[in-house]
Amino acid sequence: MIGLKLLLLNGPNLNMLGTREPEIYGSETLPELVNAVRGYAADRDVELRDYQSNIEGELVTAIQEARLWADGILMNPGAYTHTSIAMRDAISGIDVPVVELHISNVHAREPFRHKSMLSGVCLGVIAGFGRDSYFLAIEALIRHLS
Ligand code: CA2
Repeated sequence: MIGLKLLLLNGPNLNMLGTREPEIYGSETLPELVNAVRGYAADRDVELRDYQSNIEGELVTAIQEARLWADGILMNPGAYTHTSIAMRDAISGIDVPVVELHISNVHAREPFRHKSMLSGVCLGVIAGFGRDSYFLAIEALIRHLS
């Protein structure tokens, strides 16, 4: 699709990627991963802006502001997936499609990770494919928006 603009959001602790738990989250750092995803997007004529925050309200603001410019959002909300009614309300309040993504298969982990506050207001969910979850989320948005 020509000229799409997507926002990649990463939530709490994802700035720590590559520093521990490589068996779950891989050994790549977040800047390395974001660069790779940006390159994948650019090859498809998609502009990718990215934002990471450990602060729930900042993620809410980023979602609100995306309504002014973004065609779609891909988002790894980290642990806020399981708790954040504020992020759910922010997603509900915009017309921009949002894909929730997770590096790990949250359904194969602790029961508290099986519940998402966000999935019900997202276009869809991709989980368990490691770093590929990010690329698959880009692909899903391109197909949805085409
Ligand atoms: O699998 C995912 O992508 C998660 O969104 C990651 C979150 C977790 O709370 C979700 O249940 C599933 C945790 C992100 C923490 O990432 C780190 C990676 C390396 C070192 C420290 C934290």
